[in-house]
Amino acid sequence: ISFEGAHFRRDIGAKALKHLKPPKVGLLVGSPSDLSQVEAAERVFQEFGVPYEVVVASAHRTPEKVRRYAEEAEARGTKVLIAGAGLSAHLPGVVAAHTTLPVIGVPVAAGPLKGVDALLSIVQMPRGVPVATVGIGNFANAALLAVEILALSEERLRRKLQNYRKNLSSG
Ligand code: RP5
Repeated sequence: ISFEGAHFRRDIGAKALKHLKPPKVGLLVGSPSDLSQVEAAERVFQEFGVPYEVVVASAHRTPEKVRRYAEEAEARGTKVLIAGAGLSAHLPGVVAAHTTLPVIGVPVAAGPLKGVDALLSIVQMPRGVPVATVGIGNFANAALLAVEILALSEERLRRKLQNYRKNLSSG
């Protein structure tokens, strides 16, 4: 999809990554079963005209793909990473271990504990390797937080955020 000159895409595969225009935000999820929840974030990025990509990569099932993606993200021009996973959700922490880009973690409500397990896994990072954790399933807030980080150096986004907040208070 193309929107205001931005590029949006979903996975991808490691080879394809090299040939595509770099996304400002890289959004990873641990499983294809998480993908339906990501749409809330995609709507935010499309509204704000932020180039992003969605990648399925698992800290446990495809650890090498996660490591490579996180290590290469900054050099590709990505500014913020979002990682969402359920159950024993190590994905955001592992991503953060391989980059100094800001990482936002989203606990996904999967399994019998309905995301509380993922929330506790993601939020309790050891000192030195932070993950900014949002509420269970709140991909929209993760995306808005990413936009706020980008807006620190993009006046266009700062103005759009101000309008967005105004609309919240008038709605
Ligand atoms: C996590 O386990 C994923 O992020 C997902 O939320 C959960 C279940 O994954 P599947 O077994 O459906 O692939 O790793």
